[in-house]
Amino acid sequence: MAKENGKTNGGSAEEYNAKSINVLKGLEAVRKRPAMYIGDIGARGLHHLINEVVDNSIDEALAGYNDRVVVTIHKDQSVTVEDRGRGIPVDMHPEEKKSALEVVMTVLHAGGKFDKNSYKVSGGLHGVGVSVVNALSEWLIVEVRRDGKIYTQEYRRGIPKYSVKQTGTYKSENNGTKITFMPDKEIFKTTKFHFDTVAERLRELAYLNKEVTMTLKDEADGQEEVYKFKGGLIDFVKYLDENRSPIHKPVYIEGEKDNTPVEIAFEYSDSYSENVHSYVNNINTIEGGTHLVGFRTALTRTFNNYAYKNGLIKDNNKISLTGDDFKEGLTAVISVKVMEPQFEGQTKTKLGNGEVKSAVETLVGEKLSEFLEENSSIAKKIIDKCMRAAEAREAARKARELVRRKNALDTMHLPGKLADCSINDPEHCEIYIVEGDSAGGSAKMGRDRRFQAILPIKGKILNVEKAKINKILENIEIQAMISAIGAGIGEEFDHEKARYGKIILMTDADVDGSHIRTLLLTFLYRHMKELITSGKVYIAQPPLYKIKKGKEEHYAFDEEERDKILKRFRAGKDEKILTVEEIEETEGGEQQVKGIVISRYKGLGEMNPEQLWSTTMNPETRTVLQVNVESAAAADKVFETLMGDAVEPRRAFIEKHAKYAKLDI
Ligand code: 0RA
Repeated sequence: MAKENGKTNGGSAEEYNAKSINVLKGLEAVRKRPAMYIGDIGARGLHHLINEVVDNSIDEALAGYNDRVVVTIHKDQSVTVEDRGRGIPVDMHPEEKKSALEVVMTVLHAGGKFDKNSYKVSGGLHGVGVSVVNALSEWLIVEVRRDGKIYTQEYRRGIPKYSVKQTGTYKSENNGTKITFMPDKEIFKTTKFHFDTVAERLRELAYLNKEVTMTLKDEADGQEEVYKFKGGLIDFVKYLDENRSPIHKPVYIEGEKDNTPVEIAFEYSDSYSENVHSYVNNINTIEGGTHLVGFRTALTRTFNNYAYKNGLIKDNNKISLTGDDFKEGLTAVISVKVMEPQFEGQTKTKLGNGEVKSAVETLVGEKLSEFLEENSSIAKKIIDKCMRAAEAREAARKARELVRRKNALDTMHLPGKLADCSINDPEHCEIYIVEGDSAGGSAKMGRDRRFQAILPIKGKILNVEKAKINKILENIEIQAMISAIGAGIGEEFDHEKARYGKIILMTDADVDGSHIRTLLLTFLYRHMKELITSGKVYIAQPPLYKIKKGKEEHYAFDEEERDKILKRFRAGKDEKILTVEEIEETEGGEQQVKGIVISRYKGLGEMNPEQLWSTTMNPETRTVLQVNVESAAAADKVFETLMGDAVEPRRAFIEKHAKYAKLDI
């Protein structure tokens, strides 16, 4: 069994060699182009390693064999993922002539081949296989408990150190797999794991798989959290609406249609925004797809039928409820399991399987009608809410028309404040949305006018989280952004029509600046979402320090750069140079070292056009951070926390995140 390997069993030596060479080639391909398999080699890609192993453990849960996953971040930043699944098979693989365990761990995409009838993932960054984690780990140890025996194999950069061997026995029923890996410092730019980032995915998985208990431990600081949600999606929806005021208890729909298990929870709150999150095989389908379309269609039709039948909408009433009216204040999570999912769209996060639409639509139609019959007061509350949304929508249509007549939504007439670029090709053009007229002025003078456009925005724009759509459309600053970007808004928004390939937000590095940035991001997220999900939104990174000696001024983005400048001035060797936070706490907001003044760089307005160009706008030398939506549910939570009514969670959030430039929302 597991002691067997290709050399002593069956296949010829050549065959064994050919297979081994293929394995090495596969591992090499992963190490050569890691980003192709895990997205990138930064913090995101690093965390994907954990997700990949955990996803495999969750697949075991989906198959009905696992109820527990424990993730441990060790002090040395190696990670253990342990589950109570069936354990990776260890018997001889008939084709590869070695233990199936070795095949799963060393051959690309081998994992799924063993298990045909399962709800597994294809495509995207998920489901690339544990062999990818192995290839990108300096070392990895796998321990399998199966049939009363413990089997072990160790690897270096994906290559086995020895054949799978039996290292013990166990008595209890605790089958399972334990994988410990050390991400390779030769591959990753950072190898530091963040508790919160790992926690976010584990929490999401715990909501989506209510039978599984997820535990996360960080041995570096002793932190430990356990996620177990008996209520599943009902708890998820409540969590998402934690800072909103729901108008009824969540509606829960669960069932299976045409081999497609469907689970949905939704509720309406008194807010205006919509928060719908959909999943296929535990993967967040950020771009939606057929499951979502099926849900929306059934929701609209079932409520309309109910409303007509019960005289809540009269036939002669001018107002009829459309799909859009059911969006306002809706918080929902839709989770389906699909045998062979087809993912489409820009980021391969849109479900394409046509049969899933009708499965979801039929099931929701049936179950929701039943629910409404039994819960007439909830039905009435929701329909009331949607009728008010319909009235507001009508008002918004009128407002839009008015605005359109004034040309603001019309791309033929660009806003007066916009300094456009001369090139017409969106792919090569970028727009800086700049806080304040004075910084806007510097940016206009400093830019490369061929491909950089500047739109100054005055002060704080409207908080779209708290305003009705007609008010949003009446806002001058928002109108200017809509027409400059030129791709419409809301339902009509089409990111492919955007006049720029990059939308760069440039605000001051102070509290106001970060507030304005959040307002802008919230607006883009709620009303031009695809701009963000397609990766077109960036944040400019002005320097952190200003270093002044006489008339000479220098800017530095981090402490390393600051120290280089000080070294050139032959200063700072013997003194302790303050951090940005410490400088801010000093009386004058600066530190003097041998006649050199080091200060926290504050406003964009402090720099002249040349300085602004060279530090923040020149594509050759600047850093811009791309805004990513890793998990739409987490992003919603961030915006709602920052922009919603509840004060206490906002304060707590800001305190917790103030120190990070966290842009993976
Ligand atoms: C291949 C086949 C089977 C399970 C697994 C792989 C598996 C992989 C991982 C990774 C972490 N935990 C895991 N647990 C299982 C099917 C097993 C069977 O048919 O018995």
